[in-house]
Amino acid sequence: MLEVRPEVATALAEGRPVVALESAFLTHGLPAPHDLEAARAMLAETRAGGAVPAMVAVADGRLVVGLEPQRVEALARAAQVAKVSRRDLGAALAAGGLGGTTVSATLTAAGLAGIRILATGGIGGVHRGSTASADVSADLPQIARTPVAVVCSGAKAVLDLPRTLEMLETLGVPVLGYGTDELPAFYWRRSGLALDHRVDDAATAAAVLTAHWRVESTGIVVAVPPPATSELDATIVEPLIDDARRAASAAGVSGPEATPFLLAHVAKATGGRTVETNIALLTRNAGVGAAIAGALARHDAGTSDDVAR
Ligand code: PSU
Ligand code: MN
Repeated sequence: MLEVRPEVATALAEGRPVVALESAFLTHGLPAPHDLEAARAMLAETRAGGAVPAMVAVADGRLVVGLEPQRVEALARAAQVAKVSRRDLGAALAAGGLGGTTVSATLTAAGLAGIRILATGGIGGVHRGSTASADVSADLPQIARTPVAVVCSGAKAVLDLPRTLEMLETLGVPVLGYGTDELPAFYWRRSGLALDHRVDDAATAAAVLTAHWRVESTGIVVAVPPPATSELDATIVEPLIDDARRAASAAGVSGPEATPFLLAHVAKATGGRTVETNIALLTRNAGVGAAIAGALARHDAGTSDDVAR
């Protein structure tokens, strides 16, 4: 049921850099036409960074790794697309049809295919009000059990970032600040939450990843701040997130619909500014993912001697 497309399979077999890309941002995160714009930008930025992009989705009973551009378009245009998290994979594959894979389901595919880098915008995490709702994204435990580095701008700002960071610690998932000492807050660069580990370039990140995977098997979060030119003002967006949460509870929205609802609400309330920021950071993260994948591939080639020793 796993279909690794030829370009990706060849790159992996030759030890060349590959970056897995999720597709739920396209099917459930961003409004058209920005969904396709973002997907194309991510594909192009991954290639510009010297890696082969491997966008993942469910299509016609297969977990496809490495969607070609026409299939990315078809996914964006399709009227009926499921949001496929890890737990939904079996049902989506058995049903046929199309599904956009979240970070958790994309990690499953990356793990099966042997891809070690995944790029996304923001991971799912612990929702605000989670003590009542128990809503914690399946992304977190799946990162913990899959040896893949997730390059992202932290967790989405609509979430409870301090609790998300605590949960990652509990799960044994390292969080590396990429050029930062703080967890980024998705739409803005600083959350005020200190990180224990910082790397300033792709080669250093690759060295940490390699060392981690010699002795550990969890995934790793590489936290990249959104571009300074695109960051939004927390004092303006935070109250809008509160509004969005109130609207969600008034409308009875919960579960898998919660994240798409909250993102759509803040997008509307900011006249699309959050969408622009989301596209900018998705694109940057694809580029950083490509750079780290390249450094990892060089690291593998260069260290084959000491592995033999
Ligand atoms: N990043 C974005 N936009 C998104 C998402 C990530 O910039 O819409 C998606 C990812 O697919 C992530 C999912 O896995 O939101 C989390 O959803 P939930 O909170 O329901 O687990
Ligand atoms: Mn959830």
